[in-house]
Amino acid sequence: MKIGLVGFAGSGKTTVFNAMTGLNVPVGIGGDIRLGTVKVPDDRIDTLSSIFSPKKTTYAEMRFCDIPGEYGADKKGLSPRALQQIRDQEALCLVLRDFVNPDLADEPDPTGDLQAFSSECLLADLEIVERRLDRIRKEGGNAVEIATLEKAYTTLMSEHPLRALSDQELNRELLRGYGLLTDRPLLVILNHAETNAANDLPRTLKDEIETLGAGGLALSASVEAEIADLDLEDQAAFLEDLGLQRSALTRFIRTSYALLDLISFFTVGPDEVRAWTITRGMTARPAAGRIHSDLERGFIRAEVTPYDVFMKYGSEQAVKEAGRLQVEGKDYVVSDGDILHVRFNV
Ligand SMILES: Nc1nc2c(ncn2[C@@H]2O[C@H](COP(=O)(O)OP(=O)(O)O)[C@@H](O)[C@H]2O)c(=O)[nH]1
Ligand SMILES: [Mg+2]
Repeated sequence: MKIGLVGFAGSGKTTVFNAMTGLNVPVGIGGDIRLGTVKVPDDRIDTLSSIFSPKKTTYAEMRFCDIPGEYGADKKGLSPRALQQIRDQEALCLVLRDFVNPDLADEPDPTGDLQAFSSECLLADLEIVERRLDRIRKEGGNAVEIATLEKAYTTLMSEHPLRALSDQELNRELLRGYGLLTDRPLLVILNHAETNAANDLPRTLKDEIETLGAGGLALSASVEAEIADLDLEDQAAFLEDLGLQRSALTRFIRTSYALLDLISFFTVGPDEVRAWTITRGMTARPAAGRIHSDLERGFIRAEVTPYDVFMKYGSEQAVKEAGRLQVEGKDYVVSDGDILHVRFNV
């Protein structure tokens, strides 16, 4: 699962990337594409860890990719390499600059940048869909596929991203192989100057983001980078000075997690308290396979305690005594926050 940080040069992508990953990649225009792992903050893991005092506590992880977003030869639009790098991502996080960057001549224009990026993606998709449609019509291909491509074509021609269409309106299964950009989940980050760190998204931008079928939030990358460098005690004072409740990074990472339709289940014990990542809707058997392939192969049953039930009774023993322990088979659909003990035999 990989989220790409995309956007125009100097918008703060690498600054956000560093704050999230704890890496120290050089900032400034240009740079190489980088991949980093990010822990997904989760209060429930913190609580379970304080209850079980395990030797090890492991958070869920996500991968973020910092994409430089180099311009094409004409200095306008993205280069073919940048577009390809963007296509390799499962979801996109667009960073919009809303601060004065001394390296750039132009004033911040987040709304303009959002429109520019959106039309860039629209045009790239349109080119793919048009080419494919030409070919398939000539070859007299599958009628359902033609209809799907036509639907995509008219949507893009009317300047709407494919993401805005429902699953009923668009047969996504058929388009999966095309790597279309406007169908990728999108999260828009407005990167404020430090002085505006506590400001929300302006109404107009919020509306624009909604029209694109995307999610949005505001933060200041510089502030997040500073917070990430501070000790916990200093963080609180710093946040208060800025009028912030908590680091926006936590919300950002959790929003990205949800954007990919990812959920966590937990395993607990004296050795390790751990969050495991699965896609929403996954059943117990493949979910057990995330822990170890033996658990999937030799799956017998899963003993399940939803997090809230566990917290209500305070211990696994108390849950059992109250008759609230769920014994589930392989077809059980795992919910976010389920605590699992997998019984297996290989
Ligand atoms: N004032 C201010 N400067 C920032 C902010 N975020 C990034 N910068 C600066 O803008 C420049 C470009 O940032 P960078 O993260 O390299 O942008 P990228 O090209 O999108 O990766 C660097 O000098 C950063 O220190 C911010 O929130 N406020
Ligand atoms: Mg960069």
